[in-house]
Amino acid sequence: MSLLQTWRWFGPNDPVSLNDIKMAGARGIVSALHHIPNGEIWTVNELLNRKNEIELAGLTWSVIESIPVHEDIKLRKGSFEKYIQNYKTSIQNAAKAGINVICYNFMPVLDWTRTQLFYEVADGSKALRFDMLDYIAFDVFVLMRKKAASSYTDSQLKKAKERFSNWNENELISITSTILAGLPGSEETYTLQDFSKKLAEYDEISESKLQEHLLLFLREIVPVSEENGVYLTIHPDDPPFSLFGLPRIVSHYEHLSTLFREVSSNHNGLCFCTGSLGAKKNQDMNKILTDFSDRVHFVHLRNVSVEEDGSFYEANHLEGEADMYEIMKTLLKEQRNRVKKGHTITEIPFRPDHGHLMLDDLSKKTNPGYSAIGRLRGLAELRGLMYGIERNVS
Ligand code: DNO
Repeated sequence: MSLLQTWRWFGPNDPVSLNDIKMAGARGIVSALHHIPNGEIWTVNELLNRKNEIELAGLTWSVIESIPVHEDIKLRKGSFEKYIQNYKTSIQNAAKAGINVICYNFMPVLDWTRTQLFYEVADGSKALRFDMLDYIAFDVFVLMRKKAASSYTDSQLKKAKERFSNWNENELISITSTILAGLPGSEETYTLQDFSKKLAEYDEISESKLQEHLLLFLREIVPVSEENGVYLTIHPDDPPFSLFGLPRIVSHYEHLSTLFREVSSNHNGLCFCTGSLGAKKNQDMNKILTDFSDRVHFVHLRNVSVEEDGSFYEANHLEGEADMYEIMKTLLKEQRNRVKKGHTITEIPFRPDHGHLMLDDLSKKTNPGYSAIGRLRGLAELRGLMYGIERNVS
């Protein structure tokens, strides 16, 4: 049996319609109620409205991505107790609405981050890119973060200075807004000033402190998920290393291993994202998948090409750091095991994550990374790979 082919839909304002998604061959929808402010309860009514809209188009709402975690919970200050309570209620409500997989992340301040939205790759299509020197130049010379200079080597600083002095006005504006405006799905946008203030709130929060906050949060919400038959899936940090001095705690094997050891229920699960994990050079993704396979209840499949200095761009789905063949094989094996064991999730949902801007989409208004044709290409390639392997895996 194949994995479940899904597609992220940002709701009624998404330029890609539910009918387009059907034609791309997906059956399941990944969606979120982006209009509900962070921290507020997702009511059954709101959930059912979205669900009905999806079902009217002949599709199913398979995964919630994401219910955002309020910053107060990450910092354990302010109204964090109320927000945890609200989160529990939202989980219960998701179950009442019949949705049993929830994705979330625990990245402080910023969700996924890139510096360039229209990086031209060899075939002329446009990809998202994280350029290390642009990022450092922004941190040191635009944001002027206090401890920035001590975060980098002399040679990085020298090159970043040169990069900064070569930017024209448009480049400066574009890099700044690409970092601060947030990408699709991130629920926060900042001005330079707000951003500095937000970063300062984490001055006293070390990696281990943030990890402790995550574990305390999980110890509260995982039992609720278990009672309600909901699987939580944490999304890895994207990129999987510290940005702007912020702690990152879901970046590699050891982080995940701690997380799963400390909260042992498999309702404490993982959104296995090959693009995020793959942006760390030499990360053994197939080992992560094999060792934690029973935690994987949702999958993002995409690829990145990582350069010597840590920069990366989003490559075609079957090219780049992730060995998609091995990964797909491992996923199909896990799925077979689940069917044998009678697991509730017998079709693990995956979505083609991001895609290049290409063909007609080049002249349309699209959500960065989430244009229709690039993802359609990705899904088609992944589907072909999956069907091919399925015929051989016994
Ligand atoms: C980017 C996405 C992220 C991710 C959230 C999960 O394309 O993978 O927006 O959905 O970080 O909470």
